[in-house]
Amino acid sequence: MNAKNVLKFCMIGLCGMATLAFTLALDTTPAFAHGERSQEPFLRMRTVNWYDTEWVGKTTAVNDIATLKGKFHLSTDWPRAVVKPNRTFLNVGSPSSVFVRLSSKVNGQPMFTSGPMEIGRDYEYEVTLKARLPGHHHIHPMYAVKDAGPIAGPGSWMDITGKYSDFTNPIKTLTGETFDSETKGTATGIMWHLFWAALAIFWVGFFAVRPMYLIRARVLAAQGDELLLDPIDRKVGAILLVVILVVVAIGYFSAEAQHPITVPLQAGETKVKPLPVKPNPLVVDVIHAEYDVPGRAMRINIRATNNGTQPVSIGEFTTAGIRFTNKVGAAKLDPNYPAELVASAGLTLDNESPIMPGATVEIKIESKDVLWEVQRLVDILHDPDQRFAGLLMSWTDSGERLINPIHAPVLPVFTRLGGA
Ligand SMILES: [Cu+2]
Repeated sequence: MNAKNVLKFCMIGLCGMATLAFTLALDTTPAFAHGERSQEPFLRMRTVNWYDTEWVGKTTAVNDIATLKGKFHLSTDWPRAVVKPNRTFLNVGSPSSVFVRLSSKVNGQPMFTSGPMEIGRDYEYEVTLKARLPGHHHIHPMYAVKDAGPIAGPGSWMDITGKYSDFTNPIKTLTGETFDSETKGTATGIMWHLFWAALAIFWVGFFAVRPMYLIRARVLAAQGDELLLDPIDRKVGAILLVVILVVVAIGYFSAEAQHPITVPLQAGETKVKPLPVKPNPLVVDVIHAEYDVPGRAMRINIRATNNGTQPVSIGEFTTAGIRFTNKVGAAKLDPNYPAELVASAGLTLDNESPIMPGATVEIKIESKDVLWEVQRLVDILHDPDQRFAGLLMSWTDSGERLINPIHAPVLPVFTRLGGA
């Protein structure tokens, strides 16, 4: 090796080391989630409005129970481009089966199958999870709509400690049998896979060598298929047909003999009633909404009428799991809610005084934060249908929370107006 080559290899080595060091340095920043921000903002803002989401058991040991619960409102501003929620399923968005879902309930009803839900109404869910795979996982509630796809809710990190080898999931069947669903039937499954794979390899192999593909293809093109079939082929085909039918029949009857009582997979439909509509003395209409592109702020002008008996203070605007709060809302905020999804002090009102009983006021609400960009919600401005939807939360003097769904077209503003 001459001096020039040595120099060349040194340079390559140095570049390689630099790249590796740089990669490791970059890797120290947490990898945020798994792409939920790339879901179109009109889907995240105008379909499911998630609220009160709680991840109970942010650190659990393998085999321990965690709960994912909260509420959601199905927006009346549901986009025309998205299939209506005629068949929906409440799911959990996680990086593979890190938890086992033991139960899933919507408004207290078991929701292990899918079913219709009503636009404009609210639902409460609770999913019981059992920790399975150790690690640092980003977990979302997820709402699947048939023909529209899954819509991810807000995500938070949940840690699972311990060893996977300790995981068990004992299940007691209706007939009183107890087994571990993690290992039950594994040997049978592997046996059948190997059996069918071997049979398939034999079948393909048998014809592949009698004669090989290329020769076969040329004969087929020139002479047709009759010439290619000899009596042994037909015999092997017939024998295999009989063998397969016999094996399937034996498999079926032996499974039937071992487990005489079975319940078919549930293919019905859940009929979950929405939560009752809570009387809301506050009436809110959006008069105008604009998004200030350089200022990263959504400005919503509302007309609010308080038909109640108590003063009402606006405290939070939430959409796509992201929460903009002022002092009133921040005081009510669940401290366990992921901080990266909260813009505390992100909400300002031009008139902070409470809306008095009987009064109708016009208020300019500004929700301003870099989260509009970070969470890529500003992309609504590239949609042919530029609209927003979300929930406006306010509190009465006695602490009762009022929720007003709001939605409107959004006008983009590309220059800062009036030095605001
Ligand atoms: Cu995530």
